[in-house]
Amino acid sequence: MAFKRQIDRLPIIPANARVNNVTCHYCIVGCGYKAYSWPINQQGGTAASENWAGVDLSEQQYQDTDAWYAPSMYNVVRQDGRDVHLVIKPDVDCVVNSGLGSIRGARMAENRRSEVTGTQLQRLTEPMVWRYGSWQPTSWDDALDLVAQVTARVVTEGSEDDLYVSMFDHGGSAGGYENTWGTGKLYFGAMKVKNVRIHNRPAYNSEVHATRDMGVGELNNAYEDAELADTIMVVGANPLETQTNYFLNHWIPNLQGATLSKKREMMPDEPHEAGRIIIVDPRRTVTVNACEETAGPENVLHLQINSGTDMVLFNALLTHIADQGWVDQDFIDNHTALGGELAADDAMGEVAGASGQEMLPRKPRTEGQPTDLTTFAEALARNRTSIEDAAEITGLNPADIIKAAEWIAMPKEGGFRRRTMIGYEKGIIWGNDNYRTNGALVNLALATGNIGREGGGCVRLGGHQEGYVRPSDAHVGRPAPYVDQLIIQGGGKVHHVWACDHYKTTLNATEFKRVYNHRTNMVKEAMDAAAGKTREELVDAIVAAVNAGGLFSVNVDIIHTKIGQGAHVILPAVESGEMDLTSMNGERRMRLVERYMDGPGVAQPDCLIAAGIAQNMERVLTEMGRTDYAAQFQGFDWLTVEDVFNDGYRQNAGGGEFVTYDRLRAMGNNGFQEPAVGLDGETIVGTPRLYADGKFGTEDGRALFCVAEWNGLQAPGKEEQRANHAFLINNGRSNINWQNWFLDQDNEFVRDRFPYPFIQMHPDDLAELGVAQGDLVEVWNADGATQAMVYPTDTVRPKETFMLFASPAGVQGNVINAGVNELVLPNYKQTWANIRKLSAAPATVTGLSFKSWEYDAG
Ligand SMILES: Nc1nc2c(c(=O)[nH]1)N[C@H]1C(S)=C(S)[C@@H](COP(=O)(O)OP(=O)(O)OC[C@H]3O[C@@H](n4cnc5c(=O)[nH]c(N)nc54)[C@H](O)[C@@H]3O)O[C@H]1N2
Ligand SMILES: Nc1nc2c(c(=O)[nH]1)N[C@H]1C(S)=C(S)[C@@H](COP(=O)(O)OP(=O)(O)OC[C@H]3O[C@@H](n4cnc5c(=O)[nH]c(N)nc54)[C@H](O)[C@@H]3O)O[C@H]1N2
Ligand code: SF4
Ligand SMILES: [Mo]
Repeated sequence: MAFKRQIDRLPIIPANARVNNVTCHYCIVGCGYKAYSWPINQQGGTAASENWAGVDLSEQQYQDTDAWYAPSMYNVVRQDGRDVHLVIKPDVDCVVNSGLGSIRGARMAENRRSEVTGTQLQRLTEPMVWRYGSWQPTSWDDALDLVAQVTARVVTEGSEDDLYVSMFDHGGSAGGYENTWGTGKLYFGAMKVKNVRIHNRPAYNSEVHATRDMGVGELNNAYEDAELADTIMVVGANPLETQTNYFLNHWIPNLQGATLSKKREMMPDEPHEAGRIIIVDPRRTVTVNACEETAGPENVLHLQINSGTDMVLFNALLTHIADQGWVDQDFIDNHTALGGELAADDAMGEVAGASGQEMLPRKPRTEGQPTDLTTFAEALARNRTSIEDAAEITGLNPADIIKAAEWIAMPKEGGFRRRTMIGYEKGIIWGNDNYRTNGALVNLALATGNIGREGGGCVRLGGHQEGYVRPSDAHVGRPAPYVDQLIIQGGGKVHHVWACDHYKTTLNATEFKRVYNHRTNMVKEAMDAAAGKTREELVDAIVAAVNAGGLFSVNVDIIHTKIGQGAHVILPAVESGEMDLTSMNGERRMRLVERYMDGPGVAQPDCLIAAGIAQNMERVLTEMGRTDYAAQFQGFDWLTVEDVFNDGYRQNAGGGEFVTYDRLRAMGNNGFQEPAVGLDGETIVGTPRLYADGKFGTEDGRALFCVAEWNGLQAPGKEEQRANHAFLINNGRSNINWQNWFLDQDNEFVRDRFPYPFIQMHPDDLAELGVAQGDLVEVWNADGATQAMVYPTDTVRPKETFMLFASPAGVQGNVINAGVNELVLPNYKQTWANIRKLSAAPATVTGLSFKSWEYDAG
């Protein structure tokens, strides 16, 4: 594709190029990269002494050479005010990816903003304020003053409950320890904002309450465990496309038998084979295909489950495993709740045991806990599900369920317990009955003693990297407020939005956008009417408009987003690489990305923007005579991002005292696995696996089992939606697209592949609807409508489609209803709608390939 970027040759990295550590900021995996930069008027040469690789580049290199990079890994960017060449290429020495790139990460360089090559010119360069009927550039002082004037008026005339906040809680692509601390200190320290939501869900809550309540933190193993497992069970995830290099560098070698010698060396007593894999997903993903190609179909079990019925499968597996005597009784006895130890001091403390079991004491439910957490015996009794009943509900073949139970827990030769690693992600996190389903899956791992041991783990595979350190959020409560619904009902007067675009990624999006547009327009009209007036008069006009039902919206982002179209103040942030930034990956591996280029214009790190808001709040509140309240906004006098890290992570994260920027920098792309537990000289000592000591995150250190009784489609409105519409609109991700297209929309390579979101449809459905590949269809139901481009495939079943989520060119969330679970977890995946043809394939689509995505080794 080099021709497209007007690049017919790449400069050679000189031997003396500057080198910085980079952790890819797109997905959870956090692959290591190196950023090489050097002055624009210099190039390396082919002689070994003249280039970074130290090899003779005039010779043909071997096929796996590291002395190579692609046009997508190259750009010209600004560094300390000067143009420099930049190459960002995978780091062969990083244990996460061992030199692998992915179709996302290997394009990091081309996705940097460059005034020389013209990439990502959409990046925001200065603050903007709504004036004279459009967004006008302005200074930080002017923009932050307006934000603080309006926010201070609203929270003092009403309360902090009138300030709504949407903010990232992750790391990597937006967030990171520095930025979660900066925003957290503002909204949870200086203020106690309760109406707050996270970037990907409409409340401030956990995606996986159940596993945490059971005492099992969700990122509890090491990537190495995927190399050591006898069986990997993956549920509702598509790791080839979504955790790419974790899958390619740690799962595939096990399935190929390439980790056998490592297994034998680490666990010499027990027998070993190449790994097997069980994949639970209603559609046949490219992950299934890749596993079959590498491991052979006989070592891959795809359980093509009916959408939303996973819990029943897990219960049947637990039942069968227990009935066969394959549980780890020692583990259950020593590390999980004992009947006698569970308090039974309230009305719910006793239960009539299912199927004639004796009465068992049970720990009382805590607030916001949707089901009972208890002993293995009680959970087994109440979750008991026959293979036949499970087959009926899940649509699976009974023999396959039994086979899965065998692969998970049937002892190996010599009586050794199988090592089974369980990984899950959005197919059940955003799936039906989140709490009980998550709990029923963790039950399986606990019953088979597969947490805290090599080759085990029961883990989220993850989305973004993590990077959470904030003051307590206890004031938010549980269940947390359903912020989207409150906004729709007229709640909130000021909305601060950090790095999220609900217009593309929320549920009930048709209604949300309709109301949001209306309410923010009321404020725009008031601002237009106050054109040319003083700051005081403008603030009065805005406050009058929000008191009349309007909403004042402040958007902190790196581009002008869709929700940003409703904003009145837009504040430009820098990205990873344009600031120093720390985060951890899916095995809790923490690294520092070193700043290797300038941010665009006057864009600032999010944490320092939060500090700017705090300082302006302090000033404005003091001017208002509210000195006590103003004093709460002190402590934001950070000068650098490292100051924020020292104030946040070092003081507040477990083991934070051992972690410094200097030590992280020295530890490079391998970093250490959190939590830090000490120092070996200047090397930070980490924790490869959680719960290796058998002590779980409950008061008494004993893990709890979860009662998971089947309630059908649990979220309000789902059963009716299914009954009244023809197609399941399953949805999720594609390999090439990163999230809501914020960079993709300005990237020719991605736009060439998918100008519109695809909807995978079975050929029978195409025939029935009279549509063909590339046609644009409308997807509609009682909750809204959206559109997508038809991609025929028989990897989805008839009447079951799969649509790419979060595209600006067709928002899948438009047709998701408002129903959430008891803890306000959205159920994006179970959505039903009708489909009709809108248009024949448009001109933009005629050159597109509609080939199968399946790899056929032939
Ligand atoms: N390429 C790429 N990678 C990404 C991202 C990206 O945008 N692009 N985003 C990152 C983020 S933030 C996240 S959260 C992760 C998400 O990572 P994943 O969860 O792996 O991705 P999804 O495609 O959302 O959903 C995974 C699978 O769930 C299946 N599914 C749907 N309904 C059900 C069900 O009822 N039961 C079961 N068992 N499965 C079901 C879908 O068919 C789909 O194959 O990806 C991360 N990685
Ligand atoms: N239908 C459906 N909906 C879903 C899901 C699904 O599976 N199906 N999945 C959900 C999930 S798991 C996720 S993670 C969400 C994703 O939903 P969002 O969080 O809305 O999507 P992102 O693309 O991660 O948004 C990143 C935003 O932050 C901006 N940004 C990037 N870097 C920075 C930075 O350093 N600073 C600042 N201030 N801004 C920055 C980008 O421009 C972009 O606007 O969608 C959720 N919605
Ligand atoms: S797998 Fe994830 S972290 Fe690794 S290069 Fe790809 S997007 Fe980046
Ligand atoms: Mo996510």
